[in-house]
Amino acid sequence: MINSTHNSAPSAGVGEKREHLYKILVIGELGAGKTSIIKRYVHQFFSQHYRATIGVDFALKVLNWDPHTIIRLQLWDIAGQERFGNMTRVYYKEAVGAFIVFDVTRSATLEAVVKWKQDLDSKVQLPDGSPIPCVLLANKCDQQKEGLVNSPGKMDDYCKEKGFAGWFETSAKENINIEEAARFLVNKILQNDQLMKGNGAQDQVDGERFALNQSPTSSKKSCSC
Ligand SMILES: Nc1nc2c(ncn2[C@@H]2O[C@H](COP(=O)(O)OP(=O)(O)O)[C@@H](O)[C@H]2O)c(=O)[nH]1
Ligand SMILES: [Mg+2]
Repeated sequence: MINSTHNSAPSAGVGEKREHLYKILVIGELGAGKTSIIKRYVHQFFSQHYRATIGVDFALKVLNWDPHTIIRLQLWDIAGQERFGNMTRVYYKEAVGAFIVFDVTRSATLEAVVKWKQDLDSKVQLPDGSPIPCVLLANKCDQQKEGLVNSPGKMDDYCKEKGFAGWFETSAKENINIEEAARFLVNKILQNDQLMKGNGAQDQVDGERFALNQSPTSSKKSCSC
């Protein structure tokens, strides 16, 4: 298991680049498309046939966020443990953001979202005790949709009520909205870092974690709620 979860290096020498490493969880029902989304986002690749991995899988996505900031996203894929409907605290530990994925063609996977959100919120919090930002992904939007996801207004209400930062329709297959959803979540994470800094909470939790020293980039809210 990887134990480095998130931190920020103050400078990489020339150009004063700041680096952030953020742990992001990708959870939701089996077959919703979690692995496909990660593969698409990190490797620009889609396949119908991923081997069901057992255990926990990691992928690293490096973003040149702005000329001064490199962001490394460590994406945690639960791979094969979905049937338990919850994960251990160790898995959630020190995550700063999450995606909960459901399959728009199977409304039962949306019904299960609440259970995943509760599991997440009960097992990980930000240093100030608030929930970590979580974005809901309505995946397989290239297919026929079933249920609530056909009413965007109701989805907005649902997200607000359940405490999601926002939701996006995505398709790993057609490469729709995955980058946008990730940018939206990263913006939320950066805003939290700023807030922590404003509260004077930086530097005590884990050293250089809150090293961001610039305004958050404006967030593109394509479907926040
Ligand atoms: N049509 C379509 N199929 C998808 C999409 N994302 C995943 N799939 C398929 O759904 C199945 C389950 O995907 P997988 O990523 O293994 O789901 P996981 O169990 O949540 O990791 C696979 O056959 C994928 O090819 C999508 O956006 N559109
Ligand atoms: Mg998987």
